[in-house]
Amino acid sequence: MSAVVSYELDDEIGVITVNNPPVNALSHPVRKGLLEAITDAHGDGSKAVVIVCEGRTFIAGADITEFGKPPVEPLLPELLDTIEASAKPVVAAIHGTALGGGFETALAAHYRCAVAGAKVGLPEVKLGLLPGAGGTQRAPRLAGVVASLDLMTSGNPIGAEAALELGLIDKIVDGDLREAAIGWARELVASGAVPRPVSELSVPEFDAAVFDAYRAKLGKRARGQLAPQKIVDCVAAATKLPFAEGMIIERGAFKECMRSPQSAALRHLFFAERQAAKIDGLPADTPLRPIESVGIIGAGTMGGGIAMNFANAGIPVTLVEVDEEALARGLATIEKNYAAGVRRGKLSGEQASERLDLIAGAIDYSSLADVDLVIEAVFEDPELKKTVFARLDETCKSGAILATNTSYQDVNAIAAATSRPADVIGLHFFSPANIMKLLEVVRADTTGDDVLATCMALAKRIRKVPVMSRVCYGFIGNRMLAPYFREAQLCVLEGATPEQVDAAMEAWGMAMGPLRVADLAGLDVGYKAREALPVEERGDPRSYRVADVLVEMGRLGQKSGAGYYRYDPETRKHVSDPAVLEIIERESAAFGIERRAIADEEIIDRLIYALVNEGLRILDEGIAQRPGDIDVVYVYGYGFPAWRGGPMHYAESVGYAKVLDRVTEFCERFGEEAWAPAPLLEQLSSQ
Ligand code: T1G
Ligand code: NAD
Repeated sequence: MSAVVSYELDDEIGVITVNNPPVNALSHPVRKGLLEAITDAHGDGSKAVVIVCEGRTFIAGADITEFGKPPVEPLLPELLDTIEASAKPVVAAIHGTALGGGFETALAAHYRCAVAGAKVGLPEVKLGLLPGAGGTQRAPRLAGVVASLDLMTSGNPIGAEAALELGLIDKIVDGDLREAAIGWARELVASGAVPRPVSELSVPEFDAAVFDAYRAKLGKRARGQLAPQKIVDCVAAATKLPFAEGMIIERGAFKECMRSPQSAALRHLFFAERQAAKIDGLPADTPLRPIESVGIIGAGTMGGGIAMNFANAGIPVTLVEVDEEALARGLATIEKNYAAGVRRGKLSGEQASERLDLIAGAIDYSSLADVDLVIEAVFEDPELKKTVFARLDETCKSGAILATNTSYQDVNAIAAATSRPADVIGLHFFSPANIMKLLEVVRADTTGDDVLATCMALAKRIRKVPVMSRVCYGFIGNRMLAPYFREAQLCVLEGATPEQVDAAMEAWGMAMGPLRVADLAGLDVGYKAREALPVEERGDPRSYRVADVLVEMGRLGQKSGAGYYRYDPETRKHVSDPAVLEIIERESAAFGIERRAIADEEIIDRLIYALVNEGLRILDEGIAQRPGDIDVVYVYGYGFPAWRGGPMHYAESVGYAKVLDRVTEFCERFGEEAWAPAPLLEQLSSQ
């Protein structure tokens, strides 16, 4: 057999075992080994065959590292047809996560069993692809049209129980999976069970209108994305065509998706996210500090959400506020958020109360004397933060990690306010902190390797995607956001409307336009941050004048019911407000700006290339380790479309020379200070 696939007879049962760590991906050696094993089973005395995997999971999909390379035989669809065509019943024994090509392998088997905690799924859409080895044709034949469309267009796995209910698996087994599966195969043989090719089944009854309904829904939810629409086409084909013809449709659609820039972008992000969790030069065996209890200072917008992350992971949290009233307010918000989660079916009432029980409140710092980690989330005032850290230095046990959730402030200066700067780090969550997946882990000059390694590992425990940033004003994300917002505000002053700028960016793929984001975050946050800076460090006054006027009128954004837009108090829906355009036109005139028609393409290029240019400066300065890290920050923290791969991947896909041409044009039109090309951009565009 091969190093990654073994075959042995267990009396009359042939047992094929895949062992290709870490996730038994269907690499070429695995496919080759599976074909050899099933061929051997066809020719020996076995009466049935079991496919089982070693390690932490059943096959978790095709080997993504092989994508984009010339395909090597045996190809998966043909291999699975060979398995399905077996004259002997084939049983797939599932544990861990049977995903993509892995679940398609199970669907090609005749019988499927799984352990209780197993998950199955077809997540290809998250890679800009679709199930390309029969999943779009076999799944509907077992689970029906709607369940299959949900499974493939969401890409989210389902549990064994749900899979059993849908008929995607036949049995949930207890105890040792291998033994249970072999035992079941024996029972099947004894009962005279025969192979049951799924491809020979017909699709259960369905409402033909469902396809247009999904196309419309996906047109909104997955705006601009190719793969979700192609999945609908393939499932529709499964309802109309014999299996073999449906497979031709699937193959064509799969290849089209594989060639698409969207899939290249999403595959880039898959590996960038995993790479981002690694710190260059930090030994893999760096010791980690235990984190079994957490303290949070400040139970405001961020403190409350941060606390929920730890309670959700089963880690007890103590929230500290200035007084009982502020504490009660913070705890009430947490309770409200959990209640909303129960209403939306995200968790059970029991889970909500278990998590609430893990969150305690206090107004005395001494309650934090023994915690393993403290995260400060008080007002964005550098002096206040230093005071808080000095107090934590006196209070917390030695070995406790002291972290700040600051959005902009100098973490080195905060560390210097303590006698233990090696224990200080930035943990920058994003609002709403219990939802947003990104965590910027800010490494100060003095941060200890074990503190950094501990926090990078902790992120995974609280289901966050960590990205390491060095210290600069605004770290990776917020620093790049400044020129992005600058250009949004300048476009508005020069002739565009807030509606046009937001619509252009949303049509391009941003989850929300910049001015709606500003209203969501609160225009006062930027106003206060500017107020804290000397005038000469605030940048081009044209880029924040309108925002300042709105704040001074009490239009703080969504939280005050009006900002660049008005907000319906009930629905929170944004509506245009002619008063804002009057303000903008007045301020344009005051700056002597003659307003002009601005094309959407110019708006998009100015905002996205402002991000890219600043991103390249950040790379040059070593604030971010790699371009992929910046992409992960923007996709997980700022609503950048994943199917464009992030700002740095996008720039690479456009071509650095083309980006440089446009940046140089903007530099000539709008000035060096804003648009001097980053040295790395000139370097990359000449390569
Ligand atoms: N191919 C290659 N490498 C993979 C891989 C895959 N499918 N899945 C994971 N890895 C690597 C990953 O890069 C990391 O490497 C290590 O394994 C551990 O992963 C025809 C075309 C299975 C739920 O989309 O969702 O089948 O960083 O850190 O958090 O229809 O990995 O250690 O060097 O993520 O425990 C469909 C992708 C493919 C599943 C485990 N399958 N994987 O999560 O570990 S397309 C997927 C995952 C397909 C067919 C089509 C997760 C996981 P390194 P990890 P984890
Ligand atoms: P907030 O005003 O909603 O909450 C701050 C809380 O800190 C208040 O409840 C206040 O009572 C409390 N507080 C103030 N001084 C304190 C002290 N000495 N001891 C204990 N509690 C004290 O602010 P927020 O939006 O939650 O921001 C908190 C921090 O997180 C800031 O540094 C901010 O920059 C950062 N941040 C905010 C966001 C965001 O979108 N709001 C996102 C990321 C990071």
